[in-house]
Amino acid sequence: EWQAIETGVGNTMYSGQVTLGTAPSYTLTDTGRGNHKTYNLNGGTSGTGTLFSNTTDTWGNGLPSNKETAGADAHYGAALTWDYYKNVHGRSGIRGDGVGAYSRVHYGNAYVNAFWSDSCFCMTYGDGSGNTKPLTSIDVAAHEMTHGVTSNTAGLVYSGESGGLNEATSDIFAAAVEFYANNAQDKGDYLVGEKIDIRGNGTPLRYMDKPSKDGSSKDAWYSGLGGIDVHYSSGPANHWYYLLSEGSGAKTVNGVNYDSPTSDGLPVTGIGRDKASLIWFKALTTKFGSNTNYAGARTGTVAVATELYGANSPETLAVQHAWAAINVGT
Ligand code: ASN
Ligand code: ZN
Repeated sequence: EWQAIETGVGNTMYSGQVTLGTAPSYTLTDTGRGNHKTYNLNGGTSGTGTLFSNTTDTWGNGLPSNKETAGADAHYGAALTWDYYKNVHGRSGIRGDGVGAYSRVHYGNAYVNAFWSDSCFCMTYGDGSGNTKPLTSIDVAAHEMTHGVTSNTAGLVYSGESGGLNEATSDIFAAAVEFYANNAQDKGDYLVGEKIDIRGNGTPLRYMDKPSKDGSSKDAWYSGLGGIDVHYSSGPANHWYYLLSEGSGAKTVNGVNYDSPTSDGLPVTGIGRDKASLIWFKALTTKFGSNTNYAGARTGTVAVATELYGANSPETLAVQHAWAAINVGT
């Protein structure tokens, strides 16, 4: 039996007015995307709180003071990420089985983080505090949902070098989803969390062209990389993805200026974001395992590029040059 897919209107904080997948009379249940649901924890820190429901199919007013607004943003971010994996990589949902996860917003009090949990198969978002805005932007949603994908594919252990690769995977697809969304209020960029203002001074949480700009992340691999926080050991892999996509040196994309150095001093010619993302996705899902380290990531991505484009193709050479540029191999 055919059933019309219900859509509502979301007045989001980060993406303007958008279409949301909803269920009749009315809940934030995305029937076209595995019944992904969005719940209001209303300050709680456990359980699901209450499913967002409404007498009309319009959600939020664009302001964080309206409790539905964060729900609309989180619901939209999950939908975009679902669509990206399905339409770009042919993956239906986090497990590839067509089943949606769920989102929870308004976690705790002035909570300045968001997270994925394997145990609830869900994403959770805090409201931020002070200058920090609710953590429900497109890139943060895509970052957290991608932790679910990583967990259900390579299973990269969340410590040591594999932890850095796990974090980088979330940042890489956060950027890819943001570009895919092409939202007028949040154009794609190689910055992570730039809308959240987590530092209160307008700077993003992370920079992919030159990760060390955040003061903590590393631009290139070194022997101690596995000993630092996974949100900093992600730096070299984020940098690899930027270099492979856009190439080294100065460049402006969607109005944002980048300047990406190489640790070997040799230039890298980019192959474009779509090919770079495809190579990382295929490596994640067919080559990487729970203990893959940076050297293994090089081997896996070179193997994927060779399968896709050939051993001496510009794409495979660029993959190798980008790894050399972050001090992994030559
Ligand atoms: N927001 C953080 C992340 O997804 C939470 C954490 O530290 N795992 O990386
Ligand atoms: Zn993360």
